[in-house]
Amino acid sequence: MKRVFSGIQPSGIPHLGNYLGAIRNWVTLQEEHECIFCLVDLHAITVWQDPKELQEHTLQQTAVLLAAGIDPQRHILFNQSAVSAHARLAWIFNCVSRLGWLNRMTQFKDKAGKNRENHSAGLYVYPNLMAADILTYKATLVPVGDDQKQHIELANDIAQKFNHDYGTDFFPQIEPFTPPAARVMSLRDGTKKMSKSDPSEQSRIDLTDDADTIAQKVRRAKTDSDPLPSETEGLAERPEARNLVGLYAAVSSTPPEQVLAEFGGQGFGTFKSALADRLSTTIGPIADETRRLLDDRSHLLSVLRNGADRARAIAEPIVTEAEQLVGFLR
Ligand code: AQP
Repeated sequence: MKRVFSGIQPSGIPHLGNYLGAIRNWVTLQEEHECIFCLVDLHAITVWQDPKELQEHTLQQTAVLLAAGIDPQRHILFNQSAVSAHARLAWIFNCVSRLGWLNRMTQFKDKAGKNRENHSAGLYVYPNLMAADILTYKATLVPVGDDQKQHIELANDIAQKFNHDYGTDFFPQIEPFTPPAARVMSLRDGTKKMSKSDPSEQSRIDLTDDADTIAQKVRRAKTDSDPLPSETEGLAERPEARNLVGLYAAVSSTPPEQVLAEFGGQGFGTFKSALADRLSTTIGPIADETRRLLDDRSHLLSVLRNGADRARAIAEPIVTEAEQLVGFLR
């Protein structure tokens, strides 16, 4: 049985991109694997987080994950900072990873933009911490959206270099697991990924949105003025239309070809209202259950604490051995 590790930043309310790119697959992976799900608060503070909001978002995300079907009894759900092994291994990896490797990371370039000098050092070494998160548990299967594949390749480079430098085969290679609906784009700009930190709430659908909010966001989603094409080739130069068709396909588990067979030749009006209905059917039950769970914060906290205890029991011996390989006296 493979050990799965996956993380999500408590930097806001999870959105449809997080759901289709990650959370939905986590729920399925639980059937066949041992899973460790982590609210990566150490990653979240690589950009400024208001402390009160960080706490709030951590609890909200816990509620969303439970509502979406994560089972904290059979698997592990916890927040990263509660298990110090992540930070210890990340420091070792900061010393194994090369600047040249980090310079190639497109997510840093996207997030830092032109104002690179002003970003935190943490944002730059974020992929080293991500490698540590996974290898702290020697996990070998990591479900990620398309945007994170490059970070998994880097994690494998780090594991290989560590093994080479210290003459060991201690760390395994990691396999990314990328789902078909791997990248959901912003509703305001089909060339940018849907993101929690986008200042425009209209750019994303949160997993706590109700049916009216979903309908309004979909209605306002940017589109062009042409009708939908009948073939997927017709979407090539139309990023917004492609995104909406991809969303419809993902939430109704049908291929985009079939979506276009049904809606091709029509304007966006009918299509958007059908899409909003599909999205509400998917998200509505998660949003309702999240609200119910948020009424009992002490239960959410105890889920996280229990998860952290169990995560620590796996992590401690692995990271202690890595420290000994490096030559640290214990
Ligand atoms: N738009 C997306 N489409 C598909 N998958 C996505 N993921 C994130 N955005 C999309 C996947 O969700 C998992 C958790 O992501 P994260 O919250 O840890 O980090 P992120 O990728 O940086 O997500 P955001 O929303 O863009 O967060 P902020 O704005 O805080 O940086 C990952 O598996 C990711 O692939």
